[in-house]
Amino acid sequence: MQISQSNTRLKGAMPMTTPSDSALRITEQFAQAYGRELAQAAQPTAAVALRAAATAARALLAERWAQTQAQDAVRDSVPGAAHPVRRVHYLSMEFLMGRALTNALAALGLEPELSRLLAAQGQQLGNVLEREPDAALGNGGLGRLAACFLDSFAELGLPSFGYGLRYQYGMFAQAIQDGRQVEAPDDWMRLGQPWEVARAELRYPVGFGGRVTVDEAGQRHWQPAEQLEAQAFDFIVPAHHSERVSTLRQWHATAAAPIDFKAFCAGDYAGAARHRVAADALNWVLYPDDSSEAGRELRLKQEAFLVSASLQDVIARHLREAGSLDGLATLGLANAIHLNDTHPALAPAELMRLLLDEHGLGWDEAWKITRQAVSYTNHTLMPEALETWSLSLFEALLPRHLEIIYEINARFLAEVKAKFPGDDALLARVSLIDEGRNGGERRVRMAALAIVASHRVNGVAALHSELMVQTIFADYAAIFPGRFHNVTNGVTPRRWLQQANPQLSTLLDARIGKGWRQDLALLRSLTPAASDAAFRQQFQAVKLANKQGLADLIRREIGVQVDPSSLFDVQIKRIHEYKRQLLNILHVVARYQAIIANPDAAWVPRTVIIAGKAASAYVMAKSIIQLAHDVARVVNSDPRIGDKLKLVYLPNYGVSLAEVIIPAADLSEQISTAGTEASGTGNMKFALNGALTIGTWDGANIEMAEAMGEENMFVFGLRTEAVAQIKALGYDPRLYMEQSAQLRRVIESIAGGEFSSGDAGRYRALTEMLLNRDNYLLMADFAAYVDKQLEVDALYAQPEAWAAKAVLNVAGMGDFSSDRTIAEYVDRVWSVASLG
Ligand code: 26V
Repeated sequence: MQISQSNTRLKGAMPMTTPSDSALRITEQFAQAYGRELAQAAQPTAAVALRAAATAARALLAERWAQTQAQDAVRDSVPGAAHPVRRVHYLSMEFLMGRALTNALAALGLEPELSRLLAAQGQQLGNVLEREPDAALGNGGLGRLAACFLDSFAELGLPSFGYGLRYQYGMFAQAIQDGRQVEAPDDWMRLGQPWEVARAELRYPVGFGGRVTVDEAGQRHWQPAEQLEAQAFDFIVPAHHSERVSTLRQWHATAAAPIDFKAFCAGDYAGAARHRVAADALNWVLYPDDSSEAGRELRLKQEAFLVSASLQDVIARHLREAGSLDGLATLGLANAIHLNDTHPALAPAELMRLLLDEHGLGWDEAWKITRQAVSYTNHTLMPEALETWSLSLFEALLPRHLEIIYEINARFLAEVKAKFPGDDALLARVSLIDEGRNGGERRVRMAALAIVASHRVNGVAALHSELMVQTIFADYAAIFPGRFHNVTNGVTPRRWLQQANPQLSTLLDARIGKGWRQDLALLRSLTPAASDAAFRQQFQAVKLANKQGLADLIRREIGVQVDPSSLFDVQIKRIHEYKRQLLNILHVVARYQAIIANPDAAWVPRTVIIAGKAASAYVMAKSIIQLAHDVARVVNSDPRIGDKLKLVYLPNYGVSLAEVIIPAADLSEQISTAGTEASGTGNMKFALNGALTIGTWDGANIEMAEAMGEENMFVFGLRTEAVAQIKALGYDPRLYMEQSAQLRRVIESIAGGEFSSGDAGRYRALTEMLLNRDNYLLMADFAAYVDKQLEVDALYAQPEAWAAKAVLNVAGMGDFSSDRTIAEYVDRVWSVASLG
């Protein structure tokens, strides 16, 4: 991975304001905002202080926003830039931002000042920061990656907008009742949204339904039956080492005609509010990451709404800046449009519609602009996650887009035919339309549209990108050699090290200087510290302090006492069969049984920590959560076990909880079946914070192992080829049970009701799945996993050796900054130069 972040950082004068300037201004802003808030509230509280602090910080950020926009509007004349810089528009249905205040204060350098101001009001900064609800407008990895990217956009000075939806309710809140997940709405805006800047002047119409007419000149016109309006709300994302910002622009739907007055006058109040209700529904709630059919129409509307509003905004800005549509994607003031998975894959169809129907361009010209502007990232190989829409639904909602897709398809298939004559099967496989030959209905394939309309398509880790072109997109890779490439994910070191782990940051600063925040590759210079006993001791002291903090949180949240000196073994992520939390639990059961059988052995005390949400309709994932709770109850209350083993499940996993858990982890569980986890980004956050990884040869684990040295990771299990081979030969999970008495005891105890108070039925579906299908090869990998866990114990029993490896993990993570990732996107996808 060779990168040149320094080339990406935009040159151009923008000195940092001196801290004393800003301190003075935040003092004023805070005093004003606090006064206003206090006038409305009955008494001074942490919530009042939070809103005032956020409002004050926002005011300073708004100044930086205006400055940044002014600079970007003349980006074709940026001094020192070798090529014109394209403004990047990152379209994503999800942005998992977490809290904003800590980040804003760090970026503005105002933490000490605000801390002082709050103290004067009798408030502690820590308490105030804790009050801020997470902005959880995303499901998991894909949404958090988008948030890390915004941070890097700002830091690298890239002219950029993130575009998303302003969901009223984000990712559901998870509670646990009797060991089961219960979902509650996430009313994250109930205390107001002090961060957002409402752009009342920025409104665009978005239509649905209706029909297409043709005028005398042959020009086609879409007459939508329903008209909504998109209004912009901006969230400003600051750089940490300059005054540049990026913008997350989130669309809010309102009805173009909120009251149907005719219906109202006739006394039909429900009818009168119809449009308003439809608009509200659009913004109502984030879709969970499952593919249930219910409510799919709304999802398609959300996607179309995001795409249309964003592209109208891009075009309006370009017309303002450049005066004409020429060079939308290529000339001096050019623009790039990036699709975060297929969720915004309608974008090319909508861009074509806008260029053809609203701006009068011809097909060839419009198509050229579209292809040069658009690029697409795939985030999962799971075939069930490939989005398709029924033609009938599509036609009913987006008739003009469907016409355009048919035309794109006809031209594409003609090209394929010319290149591969006589291969009708290929045509059927790659068509943008799934003809539903096996009795199914006809459907639009969104990934096909995204690929055909993009100049670049990438996966998110080396293995994933390779498998992508060998499996799900093999045909397209044959048609468009050179279009596909890899850009390995990264995470922002500002949030995931500087903010989440201040103590480790201070230690690193003292040893290698502060530059790692901007250039993570500098971590490499930490390597010699691994063999410095004094440094290792300080490193371990930081880890222990973080573990103490997590132990306190565990006691507060679920009332379980854990020993901070035990090995903290952590798996936190969405609950999914392919991620194999169940394998983790099988190991806990095996260890529990082994301790009982051999109580006097020198067991290395372990605390296994799991957190994560299951999609509400995902029955097996919910059963895994329940099993974790059942096993935890039995293990944690067994007097024979004591401190040798604890299992804790922390409810309501999210960004802020991750920020506490990750710095406190000794061991990071990254145990997906090889070939299933596209990249993983949690894996990177853990290693960056000095946890060792136990992991399969999957996703970005592979590149991490290569960067830090495989001897510094606990790698186990079948690799991708072996997984494929076993499956091809006819996989029989029962065989593994016959070969391992240990595995048999584990499965039998769960199936027999040992953890479910004798209720043998509770886990029947789960154990039968393991014994009969086991799609993710838990049974096949069990022995290797348990063996590797014994190696983990052995190393943890030698604290010096463990610490040395932990330091080498940190030292090896320099490549995994989202700054490096974004620099690669700029180089290979988003710069005009990359278009060749
Ligand atoms: C699918 C759907 C289906 C329809 C409803 C809403 C919804 C939301 C999300 C998804 C798929 C999410 C795919 C995803 O999050 N992939 C993860 O992307 C990470 C960033 O690239 C990567 O590190 C993870 O390995 C990958 O699982």
